[in-house]
Amino acid sequence: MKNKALIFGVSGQDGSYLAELLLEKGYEVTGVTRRVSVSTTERINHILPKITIAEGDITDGFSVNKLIAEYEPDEVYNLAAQSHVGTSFKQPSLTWDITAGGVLNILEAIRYSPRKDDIRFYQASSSEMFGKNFDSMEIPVDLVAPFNGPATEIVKYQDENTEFIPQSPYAIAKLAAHHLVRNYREGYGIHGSCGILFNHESERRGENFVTRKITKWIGEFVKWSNRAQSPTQLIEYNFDSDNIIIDEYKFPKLRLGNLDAKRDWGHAEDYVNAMWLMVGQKEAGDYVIATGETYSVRDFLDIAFARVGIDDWSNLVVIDPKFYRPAEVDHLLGIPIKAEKELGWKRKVSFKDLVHRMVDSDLE
Ligand code: F7E
Repeated sequence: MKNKALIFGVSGQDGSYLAELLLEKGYEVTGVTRRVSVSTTERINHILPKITIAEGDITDGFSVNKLIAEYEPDEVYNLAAQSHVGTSFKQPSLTWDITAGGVLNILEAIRYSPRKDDIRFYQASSSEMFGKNFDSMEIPVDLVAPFNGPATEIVKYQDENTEFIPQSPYAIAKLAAHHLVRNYREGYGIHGSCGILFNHESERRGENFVTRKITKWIGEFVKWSNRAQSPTQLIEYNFDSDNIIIDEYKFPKLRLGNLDAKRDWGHAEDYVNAMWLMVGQKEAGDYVIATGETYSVRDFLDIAFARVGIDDWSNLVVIDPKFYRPAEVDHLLGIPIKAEKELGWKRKVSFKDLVHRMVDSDLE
């Protein structure tokens, strides 16, 4: 008999990649989506009708109970959340209800299910839970050391033992959910694992996260400048404070917030594989999933613009205070040694390849 998986949040970036992976592994997949008036299945249309779509919402405990009773899943994945950190400052209560309260509803549904001991649960925890905290270690800089350079450097990182000091309503809700899973694991013996996932992006990333916002803008800008310029003659750009100008044509500059924030960015396709590996472990547990490298938003811009032949993007980007957050997470660098050792997980897509894939897709 086929293994059955129930995915909350199937229409999101991660949900769509996970559904593809589970289909490949021979699962019977049911994905839960909320009823909204516009279509949200863009990312999963290509795998319909191979997966079943069920209507439900994690904030509605009755609907969660019913879904778990009706579909009798062996594995439940919760990828549903209000996941935008910036939005969580504007809608903290909604963020709390979905991102923390929704997880409680799933855990309670599993706890009271007659199939409780046959269900394995995955919760999408987040590196945002570390917030402003990090640990540090001293590592050799260069074994063939330059004569006067320092022999060691201090690396700031996070792993499973780093204390959480969350910096946003989103991160605090995720941390509550993280502790709920631990509590239900220890208190009721639920097989619940949390993947502490660092930033993971892709061609399917939502357009208001910084990576996709950048690559989408580049795609539109390249299309615009090809149209505005005569193909035979390379026309110089002019600029005003908000626009890029060619003759009578104007294109709005890319408006961003803090370019110095550093993130550990991987590809979502690699990360959903870690979710599945975690659920397959005999013992449930928590795992950091990351690349072990950190780059700033500025580094992302450098690589993304270089991909389309632009080395100096300073005139194309405007810093807009609107995109700054009341409290920022400055530095994330995850050490995924536990996942590599216990799950045999390893990321495949490098940072540069990730950026190139996203730019190329938006150019198309
Ligand atoms: O911001 C800075 C911003 O919104 C990244 C979510 O998936 O990963 C994600 O959270 C950085 C921040 O992602 C803009 O201030 C500058 O420092 O792409 P983001 P995030 O906040 O790191 C974690 C792991 C999750 O769990 C979350 O669900 O970029 N930044 N300028 C900007 N960010 C945005 N969104 N827009 C800007 O214009």
